[in-house]
Amino acid sequence: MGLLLSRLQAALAGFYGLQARVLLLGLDNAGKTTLTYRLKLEETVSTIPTLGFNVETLAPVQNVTFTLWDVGGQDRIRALWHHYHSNTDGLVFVVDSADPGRVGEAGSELGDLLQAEELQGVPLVLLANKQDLPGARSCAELVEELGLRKLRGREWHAQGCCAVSGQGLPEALEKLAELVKRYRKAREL
Ligand SMILES: Nc1nc2c(ncn2[C@@H]2O[C@H](COP(=O)(O)OP(=O)(O)OP(=O)(O)O)[C@@H](O)[C@H]2O)c(=O)[nH]1
Ligand SMILES: [Mg+2]
Repeated sequence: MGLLLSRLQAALAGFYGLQARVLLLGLDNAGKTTLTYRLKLEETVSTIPTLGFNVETLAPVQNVTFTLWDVGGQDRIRALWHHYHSNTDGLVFVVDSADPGRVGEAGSELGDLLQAEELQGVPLVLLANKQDLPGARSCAELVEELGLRKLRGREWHAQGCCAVSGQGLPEALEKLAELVKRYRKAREL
């Protein structure tokens, strides 16, 4: 029955396109909500810290319709992240590249996510946000610091970006679409 359902889902995806649930996480102030509305509205909105979550569906990219779950990143809200894990097709982890003092904390949260059972195998896109700010760590530096090259058992991609201007975001979404398609295909086999 499960196999039949997943084949049916695959056939429908071929016809209507793929619906993908994407979890957008990262420490507070990383820029997740700014990024969400830059992608949704092509505008820079002024944000306040997210206490719950925002859900937005984007226009299709490579025939993949992403629904973004932007969950608040404050310390006490992070304890609730696990409620959002199930049925995730892609994980986007946003880092404030201009806040080197918190890269360790970001790495530890990312490490916990990568260990989570329901997120095993889910592709990861790391967004090195706030590249417009002076002294921002480059994407390559963050990849090193976060130890992404040691990752096994999932595909990943890292991209520098600026959520305020949108620079780097189209490329990140294109890559995410590719990774999610491969992940879903592998799960159907
Ligand atoms: N310079 C610059 N500022 C940014 C960028 N992205 C976000 N910001 C600013 O960073 C601050 C926090 O952005 P939010 O989008 O609210 O951060 P968040 O990750 O949603 O934070 P929580 O909801 O608390 O988890 C805001 O003042 C944004 O304007 C960026 O790329 N460059
Ligand atoms: Mg927010």
